[in-house]
Amino acid sequence: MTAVRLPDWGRSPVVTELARPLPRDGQVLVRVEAVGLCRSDLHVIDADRGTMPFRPPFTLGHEVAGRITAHGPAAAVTVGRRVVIHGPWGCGSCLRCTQGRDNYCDRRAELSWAGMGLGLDGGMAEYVLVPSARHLVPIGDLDAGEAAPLTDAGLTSYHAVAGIRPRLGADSTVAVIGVGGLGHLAVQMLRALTPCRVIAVDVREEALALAERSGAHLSTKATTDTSRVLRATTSGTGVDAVLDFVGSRSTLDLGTRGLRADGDLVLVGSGGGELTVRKPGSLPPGSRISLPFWGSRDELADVVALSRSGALKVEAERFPLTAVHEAMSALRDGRLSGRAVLVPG
Ligand code: FEH
Ligand code: ZN
Ligand code: ZN
Repeated sequence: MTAVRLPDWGRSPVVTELARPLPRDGQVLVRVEAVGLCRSDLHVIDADRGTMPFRPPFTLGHEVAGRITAHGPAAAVTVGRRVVIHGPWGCGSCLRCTQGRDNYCDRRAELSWAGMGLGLDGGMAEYVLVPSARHLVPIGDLDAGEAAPLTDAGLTSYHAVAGIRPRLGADSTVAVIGVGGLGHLAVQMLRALTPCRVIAVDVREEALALAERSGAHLSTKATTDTSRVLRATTSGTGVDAVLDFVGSRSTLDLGTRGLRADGDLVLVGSGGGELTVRKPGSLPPGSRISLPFWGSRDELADVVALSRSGALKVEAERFPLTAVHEAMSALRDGRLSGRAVLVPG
């Protein structure tokens, strides 16, 4: 089978041929119909040796939709069923993993992986071997190119929104900073799940247009003055929550300066920016800071249900699996609108 593998640290991914895996015990073999490309894939590819606990070579791809084609004798699944895969595979035995919250596995510090395609063989391939049926969520007739991004871009956005949702009343305002693969889905989820007003912030005109298509009440181009815009549109109080899908020094500064007292600063993006937390300091009193990571298997089922209800429109740009380097260049250069999705031949 064709697969995109990271051969070693400091090396570019290679498109190569591997033997198709054979499922044993409780394992499930999924024929990949679509696999999303994530900025974290680039972070893994660019990582220096020793900075991540992973041991290359392994197949990339942690955002996967496909069809069950075979399974081991202990897997209670139906061949032919179309599924998405919950990607943050943990130890499988701690309390968090048994609850489907592998994204917060209690033993992750002991593991040499962070999930499918993140130290373990993933789904940037024609087939992917899934350790357990507990990682699978049925998708019915959802288009695979739309379903795959739900497992990471969608799930991460949903989990981030879920953490602040109880505080988002009709009089609240949320700033979504960074409207790409994750941000455009977060805008849609905020509109579908809360009565809040949504302000989208990005540096790119096409991203602001995507934000408006996704339902943002206001979209504003990021400048050094944007915190004034956030305050001007909230009668001076600042926004009740910031969802930062970039995580750079400048976006964290913007979030800090535009946040209302007793507000939520949610750092999702891995842009490497730093935030100083001090009293007294730049953050307003009562600020809550959170760093949500991916989401749970049950939350993925919620996201799939939301998508099947028609509440989510995933903007996906499709590439053949073998055109992975073209897709990665487009992601690196900021030329994508929405999520890049690779489709095996
Ligand atoms: C995966 C691995 C490490 C950091 C971040 C991620 C995200 O892409 C998962 O949503
Ligand atoms: Zn990811
Ligand atoms: Zn665990």
